[in-house]
Amino acid sequence: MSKRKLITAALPYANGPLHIGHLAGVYIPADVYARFQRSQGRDVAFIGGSDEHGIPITIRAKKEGITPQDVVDKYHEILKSSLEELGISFDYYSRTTSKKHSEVSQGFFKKLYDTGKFNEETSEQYYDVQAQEFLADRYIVGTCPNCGQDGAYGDQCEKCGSTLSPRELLNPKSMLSGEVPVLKETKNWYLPLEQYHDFLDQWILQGHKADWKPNVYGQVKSWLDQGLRPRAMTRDLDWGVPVPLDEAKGKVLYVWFDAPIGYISFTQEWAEKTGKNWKDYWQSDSSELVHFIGKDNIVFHCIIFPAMLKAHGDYILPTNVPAFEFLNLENDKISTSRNWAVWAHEYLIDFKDQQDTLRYALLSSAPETKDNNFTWKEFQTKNNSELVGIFGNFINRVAVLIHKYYEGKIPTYSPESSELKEIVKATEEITNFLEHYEFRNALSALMNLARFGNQYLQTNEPWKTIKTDPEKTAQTLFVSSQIAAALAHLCEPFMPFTSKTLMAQFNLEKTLWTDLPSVFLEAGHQIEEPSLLFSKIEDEAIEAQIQKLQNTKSDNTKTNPNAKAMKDEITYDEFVKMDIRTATILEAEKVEKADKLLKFKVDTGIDVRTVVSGVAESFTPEECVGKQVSILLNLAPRKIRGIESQGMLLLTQKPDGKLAFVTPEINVENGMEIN
Ligand code: B3M
Ligand code: ZN
Repeated sequence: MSKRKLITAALPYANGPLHIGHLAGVYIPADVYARFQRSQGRDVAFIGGSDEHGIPITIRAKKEGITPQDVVDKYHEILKSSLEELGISFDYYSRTTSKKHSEVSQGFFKKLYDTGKFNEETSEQYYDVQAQEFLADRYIVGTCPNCGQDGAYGDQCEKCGSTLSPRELLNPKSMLSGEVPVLKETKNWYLPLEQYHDFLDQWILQGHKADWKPNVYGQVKSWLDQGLRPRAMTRDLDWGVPVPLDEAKGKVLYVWFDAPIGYISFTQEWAEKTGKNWKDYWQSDSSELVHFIGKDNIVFHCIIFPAMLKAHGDYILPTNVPAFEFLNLENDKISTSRNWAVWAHEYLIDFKDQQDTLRYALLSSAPETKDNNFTWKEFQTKNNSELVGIFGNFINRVAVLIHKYYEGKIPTYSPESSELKEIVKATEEITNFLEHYEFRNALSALMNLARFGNQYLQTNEPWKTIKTDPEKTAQTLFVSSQIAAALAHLCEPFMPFTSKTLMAQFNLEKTLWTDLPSVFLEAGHQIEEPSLLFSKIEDEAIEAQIQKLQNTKSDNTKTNPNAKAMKDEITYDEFVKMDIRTATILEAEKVEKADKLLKFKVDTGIDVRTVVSGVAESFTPEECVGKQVSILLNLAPRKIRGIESQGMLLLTQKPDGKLAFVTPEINVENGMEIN
């Protein structure tokens, strides 16, 4: 087993915040693995950063009416701080707009270019004459040739799900200008992936059948079986790393070319800052590279990037790519566009200081081998029954009893090794599971040790034996406190915040798992007063989260996206209190020094009264006279600009933003009730 581990986690696109799917499928497992490797005394570089290039960024910028740079500046900060707050222990977290990254990825490209690894190809691509830009597939919309849906994208129809190429779209239009795009010749540089087929087959299909996850192996196999085709490594876009060739003005590197090189450039940045040698991690046989990714990134990390690395020749290949499947939320696919997600930055506000609960809940339902589901109810159960009820309860009982009987000092006892065998067993199991990327099993093994501790206390009843057999109590609590101390160490990769609290509570020194003693706490060792590790999550907190999702759902069924959400329900009695009548405007005039106000005299059928209304930007006084309107009659009079307004005229808004009176369908007598 090599001593050096280079661990990467997929670079999140800096076009939006992180949700629990990202956390469960990439960042939490990667962090557990990195922390575990450190606990083994290995030299770890855990590298990540924001993916700041590519079409998702420019689309976001267009939507928000800001520049791509603004978009990535904003989301890079959000991503970085969410990851930090959740305890994702990157040794270095950077961004692909860094200067170093651009140099390293250009250097990489140049080497492949100079050694003849690319094919140059000229092809016809859609071009927007008005915007003077070649159009990325996502920037072309048209009619789907398969289902006839309008608004299908150049790469995909979201209605029928079919994969398209821009030339297949009927009536293509540019999303930039709305104009019909023209075909124009352009030159790009392609990596002939088919030339790497045999290498990939040898390396992965022959070499890693036994140790790579079946979902990863299976996807690679199906790509290779279908046959690989050349893929363009440059794009006609203005956002990205410029192609370092004179003849490629206005072109940038394909985002999936530059992004994985980020792992290399960020390692270099980190090494420069810390005095390490980056080559020890990327160019040495004693280093092992492991990529943590979601399943939609498998082809890029197992086929395209390895082909690039092979073509370049100076770098090691990944030892493993433990890709995860997807996490669903309340039995529905997580969707950013439908806002069907639990967002990391919102969780961190709603459940302050409960990072470990989320880490625990997501790990225990991590989509390791198949898609999995997250529900708020289960989240609550995991916290209340497992973390509070088992883990926290055990630790608390031990600490309380040691304080009660021994003033917080570990009692005197010499254990036999058989009494500590559960600790040894748990340590071995967790180690073995994590070595093999079996995070859920590892977590169960950890909880089983806490469960064992509880049972051990229950069976030995130190609170009873203290009267009859104090030596037995000393034995029980001595052994129990060793289990508690072992848990403090062993929970660190999974629940680092809890581990930290526990280490302080038991006055423990951090020790490598490979050097764990058989006895953690000698007789006489002082421990601190117990503090609460986990707190119960109440039904209201869970209901509030479910309600939040429910609101999202009703947002998604709106027939008019601009319609505001419904106000709180009222009773019929409350409704009939309002006296709404038909009335006719007799006179109208501007209110002096008030641009928005008109003063009306209206005939309400029961009197003629004065009403002031903020409609001057929508009507001239002349337009109003003679109009029949609706008036809320029994609204308490209010002074507006010194004029007493006796009621309120009902208004709505037209698509152009101007106001319109709510008028009966036909003219009726004044003073008729509206209900
Ligand atoms: N930016 C993230 C994604 O596909 C993508 C990963 C890049 S890893 C080099 O969600
Ligand atoms: Zn379609």
